[in-house]
Amino acid sequence: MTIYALSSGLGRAGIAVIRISGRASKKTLYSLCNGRLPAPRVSSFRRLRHPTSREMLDEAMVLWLPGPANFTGEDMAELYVHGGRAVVTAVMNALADAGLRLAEPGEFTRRAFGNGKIDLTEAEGLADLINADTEIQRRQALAQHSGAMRARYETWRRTLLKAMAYVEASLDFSDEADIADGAFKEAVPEARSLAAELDRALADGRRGEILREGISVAIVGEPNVGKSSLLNALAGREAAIVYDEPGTTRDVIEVSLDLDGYPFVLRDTAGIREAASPVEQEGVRRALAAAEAADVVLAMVDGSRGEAGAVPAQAGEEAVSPADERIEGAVVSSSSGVRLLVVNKVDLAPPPAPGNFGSAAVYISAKTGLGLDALKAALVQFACERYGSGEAPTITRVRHRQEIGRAREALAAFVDGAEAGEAPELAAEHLREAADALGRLTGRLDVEDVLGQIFGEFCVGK
Ligand SMILES: Nc1nc2c(ncn2[C@@H]2O[C@H](COP(=O)(O)OP(=O)(O)OP(=O)(O)O)[C@@H](O)[C@H]2O)c(=O)[nH]1
Ligand SMILES: [Mg+2]
Repeated sequence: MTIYALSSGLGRAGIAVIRISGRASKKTLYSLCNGRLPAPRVSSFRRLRHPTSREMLDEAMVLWLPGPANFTGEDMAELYVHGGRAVVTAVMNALADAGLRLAEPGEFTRRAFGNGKIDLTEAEGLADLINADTEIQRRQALAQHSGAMRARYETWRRTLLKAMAYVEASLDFSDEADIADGAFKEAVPEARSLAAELDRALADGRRGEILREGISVAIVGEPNVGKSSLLNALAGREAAIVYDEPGTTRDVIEVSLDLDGYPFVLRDTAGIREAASPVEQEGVRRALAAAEAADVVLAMVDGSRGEAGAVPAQAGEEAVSPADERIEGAVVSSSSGVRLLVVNKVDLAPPPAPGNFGSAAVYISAKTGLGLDALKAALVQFACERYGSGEAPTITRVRHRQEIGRAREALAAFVDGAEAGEAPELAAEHLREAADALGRLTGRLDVEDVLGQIFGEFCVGK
């Protein structure tokens, strides 16, 4: 079935792009262009007419993109029409009248995948590229879309298939024990080195996933220290209520930030104290949960409150207030365990000598904006050191992590089995499981094909 869709955004615009893919693309374009089909891949100016009524619909730039050398691999056409709503509707209705069907979400990409133009990771990269809000996200998505991940996974898979070929060979030569044994033994180091490589890939601190979703930052501290004020100052708008009364914020308030291309999700939380009201208690519970789930905790104190009790201890020292103890607990049980001490309201009191509180503190005034640049710089530096610049191929989705984990386990089972003298038939099954898991990453399950090809290169015992 030939499909069409508006590929540009909804709403009024200078130009709107309507895309067509499928066997009837040529015929439809021919009829829309009144018999004047443009030369392939050359943008051409045409008057578009309704295929049956012949009414003029618009003047447009038109592209005729015969398959397979295009995005979907099928015959395609693109119409660059004027971006008014009525124009777009008239042209789309004409396409429906010509017997074409409106595409479902992602259907063009699905067809590209079905026709072998892209693999699953590249399709995911394309989705991420469209959703990318910041520079680093764009880089990471583009790397994935242009095949960085595919190349890496294919390399792993070839190593694995090589190991499988050895095991298959040992089964083929099972009546010649020497050859069978020799071939089988070759498979074990291959499997072991691949398992080690998968381990390294898994131990990436989830940087690809975190960059894709945004680095989570929670602002926590006692009531009234200025957490909501900081959120507003960084967001550049009044996202949270600021009020001179402890216990103002109850819910977790979230804003997205782009700092030097790094995506951050900043969360303001309720002030931590022994709250009397159940609503505030729930707020405190949520605050601690947000701290626990965060990649970075900004532990805020009020620098104008005098020395005692205001500033929590540095890591390794004793906590000095009950709130600090609870925040510390949340940071320790978080997966990243990263805390940055933020001393606020320095406009009311001169910042104490930095030595007093260790070097990790940042002194700011959420009110005057003093020190905010230093705080942003500290966040960017942390992001850069910990998560990189988004260009190296990494795992970007839970799906990838799960499949790599499955492959890793199957490889371990193979190595353990081989060492325990398991029968080659059973051992082969573990490798097949690992190959299936890696195949699911890219969406290619053609083990037999590749195996045949690789196996053909071997010359075992002859
Ligand atoms: N002078 C000064 N006042 C500040 C600063 N930051 C916040 N304040 C004031 O401190 C009070 C509390 O600020 P909030 O931002 O609501 O504090 P909070 O930590 O969110 O408080 P809760 O939501 O109750 O936990 C408000 O009156 C702010 O105007 C600052 O840097 N300097
Ligand atoms: Mg608040």
